[in-house]
Amino acid sequence: MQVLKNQIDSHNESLLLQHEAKLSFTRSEVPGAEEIIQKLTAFQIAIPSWALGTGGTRFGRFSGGGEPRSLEEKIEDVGLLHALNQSSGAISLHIPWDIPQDYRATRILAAQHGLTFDAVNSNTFQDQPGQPHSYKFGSLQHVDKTIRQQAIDHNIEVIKHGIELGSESLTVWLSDGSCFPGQLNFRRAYQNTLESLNEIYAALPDNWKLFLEYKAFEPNFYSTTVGDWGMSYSYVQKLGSKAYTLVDLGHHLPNANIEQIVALLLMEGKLGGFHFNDSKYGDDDLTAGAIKPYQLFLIFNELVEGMDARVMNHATDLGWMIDASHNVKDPLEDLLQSVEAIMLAYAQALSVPRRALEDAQQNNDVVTAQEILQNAFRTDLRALVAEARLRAGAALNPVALYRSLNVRQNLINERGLKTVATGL
Ligand code: LRH
Ligand code: MN
Ligand code: MN
Repeated sequence: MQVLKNQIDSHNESLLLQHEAKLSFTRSEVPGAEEIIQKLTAFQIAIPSWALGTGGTRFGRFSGGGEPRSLEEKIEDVGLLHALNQSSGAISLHIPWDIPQDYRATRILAAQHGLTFDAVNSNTFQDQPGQPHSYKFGSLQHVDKTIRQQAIDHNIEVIKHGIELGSESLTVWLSDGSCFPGQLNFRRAYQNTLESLNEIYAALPDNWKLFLEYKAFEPNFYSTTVGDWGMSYSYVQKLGSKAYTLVDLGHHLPNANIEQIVALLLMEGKLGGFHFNDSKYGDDDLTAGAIKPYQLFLIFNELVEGMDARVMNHATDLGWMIDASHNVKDPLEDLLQSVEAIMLAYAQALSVPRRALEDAQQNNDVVTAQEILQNAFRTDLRALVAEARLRAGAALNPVALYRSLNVRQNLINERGLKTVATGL
């Protein structure tokens, strides 16, 4: 299944008049609209390979059919997304869920779809068939050095795959922790983890980054060894200049002020990037912006504020990735929605009148500060996001085009109704 240029063109033609009317109204309302459009056009978000199949819960998995059965088909799916929005130009792989058989062919296939390889993810939170030692009681933290070594070796292996594909970062998420008080000596677990991470860090090529993701809970429910941004920060500080903290939006305790965490990590030069998703209760992995769009905007507001001075270069500065997984939606439609929500939050943040906000802050004018942010959030900037897509050769309304082209049915015809993507 391919989305052809002429299909995009005729879709766009049918919506053009309506789009232009909205765009000219938005331009009249938003100073600097042109600059926003240009920044949006350059903005790319990586798609996780594990989000392309219907995610399950521990109670069941309801496949939608036509899911990718191989790494090649996952790349093709991301290629479809990218053709529709021109903002999904990278794929993030999870090893061993994705094992490239032929690096050259895999790279060529990705390039044909205009895709690069974003961070590679290691997996020491599951035991794999044939694996000599179990991670039941942790991996990099484990009391037994043999088991720690197995997990270290796996991470080094993942780096090797990444090098072959042209990735430049490794994301480490550990499920290590404990379920009951007394189970773990916290300080020893920390020291073991640090020692293990140091060995992985030593295997990183010079131009690579290591992202250390934190998570407060699940699957361990009493303690997590990299449990919050403070713990991650403490590790990455010690590891060195190539190590950064990664913020997954769903990994905090309820009501955490994520935008403040983002601002401080950025200020410290230790913000590595994001796993975008949304949540109401825990690590729900819902569509970005589906539950708390204002929070997403406030996060981007901090990013624009903190990065603008160094010219926000999305290609090299931070890792922008989605981490979501769905049981009730077509995963491709869901990912299109996530990308759209992220773009919109970015556009809104770019539209904030910085000087006026700063003045209000300096004058302790709380009401004006709030008005400024809420005005930016409540102004409809969807036409700017659509215009950025139009200029990049993408669809004005990606979900509508996806549906009118019957993409899912075509994928089912090609791949079958009962397909199982490797992953969660
Ligand atoms: C853990 C996590 C981490 C994993 C992914 C599958 O909850 O966010 O990023 O690699 O989910
Ligand atoms: Mn994540
Ligand atoms: Mn998660």
